[in-house]
Amino acid sequence: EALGPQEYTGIKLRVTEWAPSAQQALSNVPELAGKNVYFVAATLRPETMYGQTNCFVGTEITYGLYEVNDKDVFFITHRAARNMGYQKIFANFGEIKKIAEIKGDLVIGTKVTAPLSKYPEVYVLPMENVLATKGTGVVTSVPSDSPDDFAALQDLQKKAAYYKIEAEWAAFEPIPIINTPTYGDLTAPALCKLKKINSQKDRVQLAEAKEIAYKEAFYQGKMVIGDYTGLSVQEAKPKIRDHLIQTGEGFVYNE
Ligand code: A2H
Repeated sequence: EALGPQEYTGIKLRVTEWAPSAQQALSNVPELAGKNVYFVAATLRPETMYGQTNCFVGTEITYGLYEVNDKDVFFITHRAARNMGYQKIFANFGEIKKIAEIKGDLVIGTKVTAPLSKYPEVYVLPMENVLATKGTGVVTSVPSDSPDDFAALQDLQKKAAYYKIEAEWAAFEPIPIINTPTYGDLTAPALCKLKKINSQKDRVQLAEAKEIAYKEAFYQGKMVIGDYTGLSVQEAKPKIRDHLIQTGEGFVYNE
């Protein structure tokens, strides 16, 4: 855990089709008409966005829909909205306009766009370890490089009914995006196997795997996908972050 301020990249995943439960819950919110709604994920690894396979929320977390400007609405926690307010991310500085509130379980199965991903549209799925107190409460999932994401996605693939999802929502395989000398093109799956991680509940091994994956990619990783193929992760990271900011698909978010 970093102690000082953390610089995240906010990644905007636009809703293309609400799950029926969300559609119903939001049907009486006139402010949503004609607006683009974005699930905003906070990431420390913008260079991994090529490998997004889904988006994670916490089923017990209450989220808000906040008006950003006359066109855009963000789906994030209230805590994140307040922080973004201080950072001039909303058009009316200081004023946070919440137009609706909805619990995470109701948005499961919503379809969203995933900037830079080989899968242009992915699903919103449940993850047990999403913290309401970090980032935006929305996590974009990159199972190739995040052991947490890989373990959670595997749980969903193995036990769709238990997690109350359609199997096809989680049927997106990890995409090779970064090569590391020790673990190859799919670092997180390799580490999960090595550490015998069987589910997202294996918190101790997952913390170890996460640490190794992060260091390995940062110091030894090379991009094997996209415009910066062949570049080291250290070189590619700021370039890909800047690209996402330029296209309007991302922004800097501190906390
Ligand atoms: B990272 P730090 Cl490929 N709850 O993005 C749980 N996890 C959260 C979160 C929340 N509310 N908000 C963000 N995160 C995740 C990509 C990634 C991330 C990869 C590899 C490692 C990794 C794709 N998921 O993070 O505690 C987000 O996942 C490992 C550190 O602030 C975010 O970056 O250090 C990271 O945790 C922020 O964690």
